Amino acid sequence: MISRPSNSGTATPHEGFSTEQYFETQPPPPDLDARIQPARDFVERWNRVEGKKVVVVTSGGTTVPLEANTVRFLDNFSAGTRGSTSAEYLLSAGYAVIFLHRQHSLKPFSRHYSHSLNPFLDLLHLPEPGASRQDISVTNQDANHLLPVLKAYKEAQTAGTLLQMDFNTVNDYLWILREMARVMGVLGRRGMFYLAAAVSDFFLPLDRMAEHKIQSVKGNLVLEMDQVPKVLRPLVQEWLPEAYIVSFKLETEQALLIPKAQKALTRYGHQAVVANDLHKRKHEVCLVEKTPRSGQEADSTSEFTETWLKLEQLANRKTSSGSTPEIEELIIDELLKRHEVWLKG
Ligand code: PAZ
Repeated sequence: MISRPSNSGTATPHEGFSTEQYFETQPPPPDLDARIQPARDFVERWNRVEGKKVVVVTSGGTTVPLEANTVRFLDNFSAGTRGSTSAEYLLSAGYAVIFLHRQHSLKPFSRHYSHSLNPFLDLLHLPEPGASRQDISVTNQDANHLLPVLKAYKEAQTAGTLLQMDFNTVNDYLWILREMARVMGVLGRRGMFYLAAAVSDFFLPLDRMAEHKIQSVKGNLVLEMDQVPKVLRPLVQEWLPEAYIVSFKLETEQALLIPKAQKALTRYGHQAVVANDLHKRKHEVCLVEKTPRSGQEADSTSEFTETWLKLEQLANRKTSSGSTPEIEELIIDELLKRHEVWLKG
């Protein structure tokens, strides 16, 4: 029986669910174990390769169902661009990548040919009428763009360095994330979490969710949602204390961006926050970290360092795909250096 946490526990419903209460009361996705098994095999395989770094990239938005037999749900804007693009740069930097993404959001490599922006079928040309061979062709210009993408995709496939897993609801996401922390533990400092997914802050607990489609005859719909527990805290402090953990902070008010990123670092004690403004996120972000004192790792008393990364810094650099510059190249470049230092720590 699923029930709300009682007021007698460490948190009242208005204070929200603690992480423990959440996992005690909200059921796991039915096929959780089967969904995690490929990740166990993947990590076990790459853990045997000396020095191989493995990263979990989370990407896309999470849904919040309003009905158990879900017809309606809340969603957010994230298309999965940040996560899918970053995954490609991480692969080219030699990481084995577990790409944990919202179902049907953008994926590494295929993102270049998303059906809405650049439909793949539009690149292909039919054989000439009456031609003896039925070869499909692409123009030279399209081939120039396609070739590096295709090469990188085939390389990842052949080497087995990319594992893709999906989630849909915020509940799926939380359960899978906790399992992934367990799986990644064996890697110690070689593991990285790159948490770019836009995870809902609110959810509807199962015991208050309508079982069937909510009927409009009952008048207005009033929703009271609970806060999703901040799993970054146990992720950093209990589940994976050795991994290099990067979270993202999205704001729409510039003035809140850096203070909130700093607050997250102070609260959770992880290694870096990538702070981004909704409207500027594709051309500038700020990497916020605690500043280590000489010869020591950063701690709760350390000052903060802010490193602004701007797309214009790529103007004179040849991009690895030979195409449009992407800010994720800068983000990953910076994080690679920091993960190396973390590894030696
Ligand atoms: O998926 P996308 O590229 O459209 O957006 C990326 C993003 C803004 C969701 C990501 O950079 C981010 O900030 N994620 C964390 C959001 C949050 O504060 O929960």
